[in-house]
Amino acid sequence: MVQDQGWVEDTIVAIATPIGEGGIGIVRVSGAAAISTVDQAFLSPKGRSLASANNWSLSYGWIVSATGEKLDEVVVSVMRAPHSYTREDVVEINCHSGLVPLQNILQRMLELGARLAEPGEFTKRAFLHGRLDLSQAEAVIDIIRAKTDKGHRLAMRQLEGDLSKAVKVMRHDLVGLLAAIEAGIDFPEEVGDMEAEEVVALCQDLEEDLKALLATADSGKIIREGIDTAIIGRPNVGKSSLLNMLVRENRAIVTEIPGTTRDVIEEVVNIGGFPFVIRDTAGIRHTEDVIEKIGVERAKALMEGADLILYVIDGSVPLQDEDIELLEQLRGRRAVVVLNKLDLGTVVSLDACKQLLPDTAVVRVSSTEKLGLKQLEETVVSEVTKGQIDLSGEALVVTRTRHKQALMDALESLVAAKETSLSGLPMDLVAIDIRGAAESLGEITGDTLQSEVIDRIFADFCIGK
Ligand SMILES: Nc1nc2c(ncn2[C@@H]2O[C@H](COP(=O)(O)OP(=O)(O)OP(=O)(O)O)[C@@H](O)[C@H]2O)c(=O)[nH]1
Ligand SMILES: [Mg+2]
Repeated sequence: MVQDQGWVEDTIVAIATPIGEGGIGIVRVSGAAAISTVDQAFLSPKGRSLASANNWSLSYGWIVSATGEKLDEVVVSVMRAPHSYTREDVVEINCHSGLVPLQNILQRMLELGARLAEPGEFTKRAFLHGRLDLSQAEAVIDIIRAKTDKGHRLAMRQLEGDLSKAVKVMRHDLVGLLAAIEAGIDFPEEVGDMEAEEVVALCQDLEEDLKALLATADSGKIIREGIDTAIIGRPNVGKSSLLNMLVRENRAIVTEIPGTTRDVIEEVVNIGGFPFVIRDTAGIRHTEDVIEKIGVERAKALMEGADLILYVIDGSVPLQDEDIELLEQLRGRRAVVVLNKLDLGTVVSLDACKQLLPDTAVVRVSSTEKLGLKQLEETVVSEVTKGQIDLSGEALVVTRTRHKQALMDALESLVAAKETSLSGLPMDLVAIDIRGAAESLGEITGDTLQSEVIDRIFADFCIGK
């Protein structure tokens, strides 16, 4: 653990609540001089100082300017090290939430020598002081950004250290193995070389644990980042109407003119607890219109990259050649065929679609009459959860690409270690791979990470967190 670095000494300040009109705004100060800094601007009706305030207590008063002018009426909390979020002295100034009081108090703290905090610096200090490991710190930002209950639940589990624990157990086993191998190398007489079979057996066990964790990564990413969903189809089939039905508002322009949508329109919708990032696109057709052409190119590109495709067909008219062509491109992809305009009749049969795409679900809807919405939503959710791991929030799930990469690196090193020992090569070569696997796992918790990488992770946070 990177602990109590000498340079974590200055006192930082930031507005910790969103800027805007609201009941309460908070200016947060952390560092060795936090209490004395705020004290210089704090005026209590009875002349009490924050230095004399009990730990975890609230003090009522005002923050005043250098000339004694009251900047705002406040309630101040004092949390002394190490019993605070950052494990440093932390003072939180609760004031009225408005741009002027928040900014004035922030300015006053800067005047008194505090430094403006960088994004995520409070959480980074919690990490540097060993209160959180890196995967827990990452969970903090995931909790803030969670778009659904499921995402929130997974992030909470990560904050509680579930992933860290699993990783630490594996790392502990690897370090134990490494110690045994090294003892055999250093003291061949006393200890004796480790048997290759022993090494292989342990690698095998860990390999299985790693694979089980890795198997959750794709689902985890979906829950954290959302399912990239593209609404695709020919012009005028009702793609924009479908988006409007799914988001339950008139988000996209709908007209009877084919080629209405040109630019991609994006909305995040919570369907069955999963965040779907749904994009409405231009109808795909051959066109000479320069703007529409760009739209069609974008639609095709989105179709390529999407996690899920909602392919919309006007089910009230016969299936067109272009539909057949596009449908064929969906083979093997995660997709749902939406037969729209149900209210106008059902000319395209479900069988016709099934013949083209035997494994793809087909749903009938009317986007303008809001028919079939529930069934569409259920189909879309089952399409996403199909064959997936338990996403109820009970199982341990890997949600970050960074973690997935570290697990994959560890797996690669383990496989190499196994092969090296099987081929009878000397144990010091095996030790290199084992050490590599342990280091990769340590990256998840931040035990073995370069400081630039750590900086990059915290730069993704908001100011004040
Ligand atoms: N009766 C009926 N009309 C619909 C339905 N869905 C869409 N429409 C109509 O079909 C026309 C085209 O709808 P849009 O949603 O703009 O279609 P689009 O696929 O987005 O079209 P482009 O953006 O041009 O590619 C509009 O006049 C809609 O009112 C439906 O379920 N039933
Ligand atoms: Mg449209």
